Amino acid sequence: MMWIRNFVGGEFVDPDENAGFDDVNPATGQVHARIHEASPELVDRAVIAARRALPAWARTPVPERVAVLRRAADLLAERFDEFAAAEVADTGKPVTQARELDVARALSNLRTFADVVATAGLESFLTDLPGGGQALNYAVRKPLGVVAVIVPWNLPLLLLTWKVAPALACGNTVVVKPSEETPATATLLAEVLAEAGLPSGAYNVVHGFGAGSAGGHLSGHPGVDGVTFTGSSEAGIHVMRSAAARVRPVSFELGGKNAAIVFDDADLAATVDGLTRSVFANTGQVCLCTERVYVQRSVFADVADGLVERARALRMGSPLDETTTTGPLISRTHRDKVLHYFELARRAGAEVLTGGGVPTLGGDLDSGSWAEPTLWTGLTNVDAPVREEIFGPVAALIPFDTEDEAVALANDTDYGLAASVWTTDLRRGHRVAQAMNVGISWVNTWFLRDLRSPFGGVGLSGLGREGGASSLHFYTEPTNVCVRL
Ligand code: NAD
Ligand code: 6OD
Repeated sequence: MMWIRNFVGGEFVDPDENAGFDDVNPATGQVHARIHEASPELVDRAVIAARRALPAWARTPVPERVAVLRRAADLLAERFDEFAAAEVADTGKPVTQARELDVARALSNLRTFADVVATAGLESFLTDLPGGGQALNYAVRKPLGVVAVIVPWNLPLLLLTWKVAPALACGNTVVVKPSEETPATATLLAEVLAEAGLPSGAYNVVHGFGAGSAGGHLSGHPGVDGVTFTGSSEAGIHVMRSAAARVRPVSFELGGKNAAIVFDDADLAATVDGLTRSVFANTGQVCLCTERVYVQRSVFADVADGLVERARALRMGSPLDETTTTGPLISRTHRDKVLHYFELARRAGAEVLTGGGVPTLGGDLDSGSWAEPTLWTGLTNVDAPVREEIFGPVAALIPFDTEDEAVALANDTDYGLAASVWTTDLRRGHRVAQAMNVGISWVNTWFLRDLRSPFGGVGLSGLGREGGASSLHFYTEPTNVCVRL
């Protein structure tokens, strides 16, 4: 059986046979590799390696640092299919999506953050002093230091490179902890970065679980200078506590319970198209996915019918079949959670417009963790399936009458990651998008990204922003220099 190994100080670590756990392909339930769970000592070694590598990498001129990232992007592009295959084996997602979204975005992350850091300027102020004379104030951006990067399983390489690229470009060294469900691409990336010329110790990978395992040891490690975390709000709260012990900065991209608002003047065909993506992309396992769809009453039936038709047309099947649109959930455990919400919705009186169960796909696939694309009506904002993040292929459709009511319903949540507004009235589009208590609001689109723009959430959805200048802010510490002229 293949081992997925830890990568520390520029070398893969021989696995400890007694510290392995299974890497399961959720499409079939088959174990395809063993993962070496890093001990606290190994996490310690990784942090020490990152600390040792830090001074030289931090001093490396920016053009050399970004050249490493650009070479890494080129090498990743050469191994594109291998990365896509590794992502498919770990997640069960359709290979088309692994290529078009996950690996393609990893390339963009590496290249964009190379550009962002290469072109970043410094803030300066020429200060007129009372009584004459001037002072020049300018800020020097220094790397934060050793950054712990902890990421989830839904878009493993995309979310990892979204953090690792700016962190390294800014001169930090990193210890990354991929999800226990999806360790492969973070491990392959170690090979690519090393071949691209990244010095030993600047990128380290430790495998394992959260609390009490590699994630917990890493986020609480005294040698870590900051933690960037993407995952559930619940785990984020634990990570924040451990970072607080040494007043370490954290950047959190957490859960969501995202709303879409469809007005009666929307282009309904385009809206149904957009909603199909926003509800069902990656089997609903994108933090930005829509789980609440508020539809103006006069078009409610049309939108519901259109979405049901599109949901039924989604094709679950082998991830390697190019016509498959929809993969499994990440694990049986996660499917149990999603099925629990299917049950709660029924008990709360939901009408199940489509789905609501486990499909029979035949062969090996029936040992996987599949769930049907599902749509409900008849629920309201008080019901648990409308309040709590499910992270599956499901949404509740809820009617509204007025714009004010729609805004109030959409904002009635403890989360605040993303929203989408569907209307042909652009004034209303801007107004409602701005009224959303979220980090990102789309109008007539969804998950359209410019990596230079700020990304993050409010409330239970996160803390801080990354992307473009926001990433520079998190991954560097400014020192202000004041010179009396
Ligand atoms: P998770 O919180 O269970 O795990 C995320 C990562 O944190 C994993 O690597 C895990 O091992 C680690 N971890 C868990 N508990 C930890 C702890 N106490 N200390 C240190 N590390 C810990 O999340 P998941 O199930 O892997 O991913 C799904 C969740 O991630 C959903 O809630 C989803 O909304 C969220 N997510 C958010 C964004 C965003 O950008 N806002 C993006 C993707 C996923
Ligand atoms: O697009 C991104 O940069 C990003 N961080 C997406 C997050 C998706 C969540 O699953």
